[in-house]
Amino acid sequence: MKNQAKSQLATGAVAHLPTSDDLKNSIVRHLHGTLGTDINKASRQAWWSATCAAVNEYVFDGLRNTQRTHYEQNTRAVHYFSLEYLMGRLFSNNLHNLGAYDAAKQALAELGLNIADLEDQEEDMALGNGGLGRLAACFIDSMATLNYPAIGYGIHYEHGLFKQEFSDGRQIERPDSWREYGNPWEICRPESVQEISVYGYVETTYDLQGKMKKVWHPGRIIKGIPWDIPVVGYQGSSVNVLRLWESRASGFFNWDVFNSGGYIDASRENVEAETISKVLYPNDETDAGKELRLIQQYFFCSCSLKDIIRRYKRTYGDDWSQFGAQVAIQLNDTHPAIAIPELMRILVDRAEMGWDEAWNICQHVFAYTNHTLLPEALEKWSVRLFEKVLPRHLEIIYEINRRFLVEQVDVLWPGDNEKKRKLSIIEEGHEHMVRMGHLSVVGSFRVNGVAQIHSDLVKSDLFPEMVALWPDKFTNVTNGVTPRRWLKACNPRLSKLLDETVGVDWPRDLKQLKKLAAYADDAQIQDAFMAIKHQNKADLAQTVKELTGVSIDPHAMFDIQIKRLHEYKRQHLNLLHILALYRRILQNPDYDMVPRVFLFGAKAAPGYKLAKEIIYAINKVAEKINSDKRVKNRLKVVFMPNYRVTLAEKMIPAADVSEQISTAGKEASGTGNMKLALNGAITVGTLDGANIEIAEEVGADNISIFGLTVDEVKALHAKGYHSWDYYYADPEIKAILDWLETDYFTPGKPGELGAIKRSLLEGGDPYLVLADFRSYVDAHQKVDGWYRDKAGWAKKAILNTASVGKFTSDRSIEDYVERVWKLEACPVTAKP
Ligand code: Z15
Repeated sequence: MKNQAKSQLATGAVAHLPTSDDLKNSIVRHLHGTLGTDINKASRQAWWSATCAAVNEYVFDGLRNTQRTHYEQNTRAVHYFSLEYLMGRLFSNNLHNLGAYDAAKQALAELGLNIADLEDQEEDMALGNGGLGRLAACFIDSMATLNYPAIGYGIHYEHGLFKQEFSDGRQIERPDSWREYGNPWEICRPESVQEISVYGYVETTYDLQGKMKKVWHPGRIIKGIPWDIPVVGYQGSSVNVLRLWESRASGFFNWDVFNSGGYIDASRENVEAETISKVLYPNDETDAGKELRLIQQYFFCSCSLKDIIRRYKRTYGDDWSQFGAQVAIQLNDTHPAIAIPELMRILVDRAEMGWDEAWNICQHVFAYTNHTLLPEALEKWSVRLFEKVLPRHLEIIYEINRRFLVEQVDVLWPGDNEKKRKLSIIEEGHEHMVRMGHLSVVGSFRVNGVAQIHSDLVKSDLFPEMVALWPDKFTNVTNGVTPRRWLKACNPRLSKLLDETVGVDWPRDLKQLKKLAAYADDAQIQDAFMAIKHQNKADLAQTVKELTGVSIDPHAMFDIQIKRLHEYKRQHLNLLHILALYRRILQNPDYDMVPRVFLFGAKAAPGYKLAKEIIYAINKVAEKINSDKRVKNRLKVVFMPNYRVTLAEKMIPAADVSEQISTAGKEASGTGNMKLALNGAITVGTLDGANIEIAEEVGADNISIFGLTVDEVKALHAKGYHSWDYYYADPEIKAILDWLETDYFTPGKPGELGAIKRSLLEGGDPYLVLADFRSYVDAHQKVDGWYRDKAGWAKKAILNTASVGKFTSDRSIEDYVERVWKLEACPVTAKP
């Protein structure tokens, strides 16, 4: 008998897990029957598609069983509304979660194929910008794993986040066409199409009893087509769905134009309708205020609400009394906040419900997650734009606001116009604006921040009066990451060691990792742990060579900063440190330091000038340092092009040091910080976001903390911060900033890297880079010392992995269930 790779036993929705023979037969069958080719001439792409089709036989099995169970049990469900889902690839993820990765690997090997080559055929599903979108992806993984009835709603963008290239060190954006050759994971559901309206005007009418009724006469009707992506829970538990809407022109409205000879006009309208789901806005944490973006938000919220209501009515008909008990909607930031007035419109205008009853339902349904305090990220829409696109919704928002100011604000602060001005959903000024954060708080029964300090700041700094009105509305849910993707799948070597030391349950019970702490001083485990790290670094060195041509030595310390490029995340602080080390080496040829490779991965928003200048500066400094013989390999700097989920999966397992260096108070949580610590990297970080909680878990000996605290930052701003003082007081700072202005890094072109210096001096250094510089350098000096002690470092790395079990997204989801959603788990059993 052949040696069969065994799948783990199915326990939930997926009845029978495949053996390698099952998969082999199925792959060949699909190669013939689905792809129309055969084993002699199939391309890698065809093999990949056939394998996905084989995997889908099991995925769809689980999906059917889950949907049947949820329908039969008729349980309360959560509906996660997010404009972004940063899924990455699904092939190996689905195999791992099915417990069929080894079986597939063997099946493919017997067919003469390497599973890793097939994995590389898949485009990343990059329907998100960064942290917020990736969090949504981790959350739907956890909700399926924990058997919660849950559905993710979003937009089926034709183009996800742009692809990044460098040309002479500068970022170039190229379109991402992830679906050009189809996508095996999605299922079109034409039976669930929705129609939505935009533009037009509102007519006030009166019925025979003299009762006023508002009628919205839309200017355009647009069709939403749902695409379902199965979300496979770990070890075949539930298979939930992510439902993404694609926009199309509605035949209904355009025929008139068409018939009256307006063929071109009609097809222009088609193009406009299809534009809605064309492209993801590439701004992370900046509100551009664009009309198309508002339409995107409304489009997917309206489609999703109608989808939820259609499903509800299947069971309850016109009885709305159970809606609040059955439906929870989580708003991922304010981006879907338009769902609040949309549900009011549906209830009041269409279902003809009284205002109070409708509002009561809304307040049992919506909950809002805040992800940032940055003023430029807080969404505001001009009243003028709102009136044009959604005239009826503007009226509804005015009424929500009127009642809020009269029934809540004026009751607590009678006659206080200053309070009303501050709390009003409508901001008065040169141009009136709708404040989506205020609307979200007023319309939700719960509001949460994403790490403890951030939730505290949401209460104290962002919405203190709202807390006075509703103290119990505010809570915290610290973010988390899925250990299936961010440890098991991306770091198979470490996963195997963990299976052997702490048992095989850690992927769904991450606190099990604590058992590893007992081995922190065990020389054998230390060696094994560091040997794994070394192999991962060697793999990454290979990737770096292929992508950039730069050779790096896996014996050097790998120091990694991966995240969107933003001033508050301070990639330029990292650059200043690199320049300081380089300068010391040039001034002292024998300068003693642990050889280090600084690796960056970051995309800049296409319109964010300074962010792009920072990328350019890092690339130019890297070029110079990497070719300077005097450095003698003590320093290497690499900016990895096109940072994305798939690249993160290669970089994170290879990190020795994790850079989490935002100005205190600015990074709401961070999630990369969790992934890196989980994979045994030591954090150099500020007391910001979830770094604080990571420090609590790993202990002060196993993290290098630096910089001003939130309170110190506030105090410094209050007293007046003068970055020039640091420039004149610290000769190393002065020398480095002046150096950037010379033509040393850009021969013949002095001043090319001057933007950073200008922002730090003339620009006032809004993120306190110079104030934190000295303590940052010291934190790195400490890390350099730690690394020289091999056993000491291994112990710290092991204790990081052992101590961060709290940061699984399973724990985050359990917190949401307990503090917000009040759901019951609904285990799924397979039916043959
Ligand atoms: C985004 O990625 C985040 C916040 C935002 O307001 C937007 Cl628009 C995008 C990030 C936070 O910066 C990060 O600290 C947090 O970990 C992440 O959301 C998930 O909560």
